[in-house]
Amino acid sequence: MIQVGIVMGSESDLTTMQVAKTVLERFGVGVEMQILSAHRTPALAAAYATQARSRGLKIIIAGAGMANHLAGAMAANTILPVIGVPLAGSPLNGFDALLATVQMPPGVPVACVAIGETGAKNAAHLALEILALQDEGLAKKLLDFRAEQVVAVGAKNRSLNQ
Ligand code: RP5
Repeated sequence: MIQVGIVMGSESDLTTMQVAKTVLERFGVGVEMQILSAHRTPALAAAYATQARSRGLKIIIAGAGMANHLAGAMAANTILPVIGVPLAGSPLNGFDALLATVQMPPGVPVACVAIGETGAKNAAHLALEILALQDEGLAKKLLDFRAEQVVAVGAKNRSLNQ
């Protein structure tokens, strides 16, 4: 069952957005990926968002660079939660995409995460947390993951002082 749609503005975004897919699949969540541009293929992007909920998707993750209207274009056409990942690569290093993603007008929200790969990773984790609201098995996996982080950081901390 595919629950999360990952969309990106260009094939040049694929390596970064693949990180989100990898995290979601590690937790056993079904994912699909699409290249859809808010500016180059606006009708296709709008149609994807419009149909996402009736197709059974629960969350859309949208990553794009430069003016990054993609997450906003998704949110404009669906009431599914949309998580926007601003991508770097432009002369402004993603600051342009960050502002375009985070500054949505009231009533059409986008949850904006960090620029680049960290953002892609956290977009996946945020999606998992939303899905875990109604999935105890997934909630347990997330709690285990957090516990593993505690153990890993503790081990590194101890090795610092040995
Ligand atoms: C955005 O413009 C894309 O999301 C990409 O990050 C950026 C550059 O696209 P390409 O020229 O590499 O296709 O729309």
